[in-house]
Amino acid sequence: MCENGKALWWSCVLIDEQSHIRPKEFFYRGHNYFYTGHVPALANKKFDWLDGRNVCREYCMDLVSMETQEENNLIFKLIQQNDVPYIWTSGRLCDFKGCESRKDLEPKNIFGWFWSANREKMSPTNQIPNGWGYNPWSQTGHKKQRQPDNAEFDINQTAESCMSVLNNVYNDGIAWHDVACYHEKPVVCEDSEELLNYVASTNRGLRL
Ligand SMILES: [Ca+2]
Repeated sequence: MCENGKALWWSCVLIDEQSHIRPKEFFYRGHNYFYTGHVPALANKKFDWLDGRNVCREYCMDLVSMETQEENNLIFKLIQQNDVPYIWTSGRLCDFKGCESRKDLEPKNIFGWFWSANREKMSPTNQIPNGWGYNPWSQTGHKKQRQPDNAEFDINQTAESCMSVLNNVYNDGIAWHDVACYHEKPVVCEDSEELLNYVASTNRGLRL
């Protein structure tokens, strides 16, 4: 499945000394989560998409992935209750090297999206996902078209390859948008089983 070619393990090794300060804001179905705006050392910082991912990885986490409506509702509630303007998620468009041969990802704007945290494919963007009561992608945006719309590409040829949750930026409530990855935003991190298992297997008895 899609990979972005970045090293997976560099940061989690740091956890040996830092495990006692792994931020844990809430717990849901076996995973811890936190919003960077609620961690003093990160509260006033914003990150581009990849830097955001790497911040999460320092805590054996990754950017949040909302595979179910229940989990999505939880993240929408966090955004609403704390007046968060926007966050990065692990949602990513498979538009990099290795994706071009995947006929099952065409057309990209509908079938090309996946959760980079676990490399799980997203539902087609133009449909209500299985088991959901609504389509989380916004019905509008910069071009007044449903998302994903790759709008910035028309302005400066930068693809909107990363998925953000925006809080009413287009008078559209809290909803998913494709956004160019260089923009800086706070993030929500979620436990990465891959990283936690790796660190646990190399540090017996360590409490994560
Ligand atoms: Ca967009």
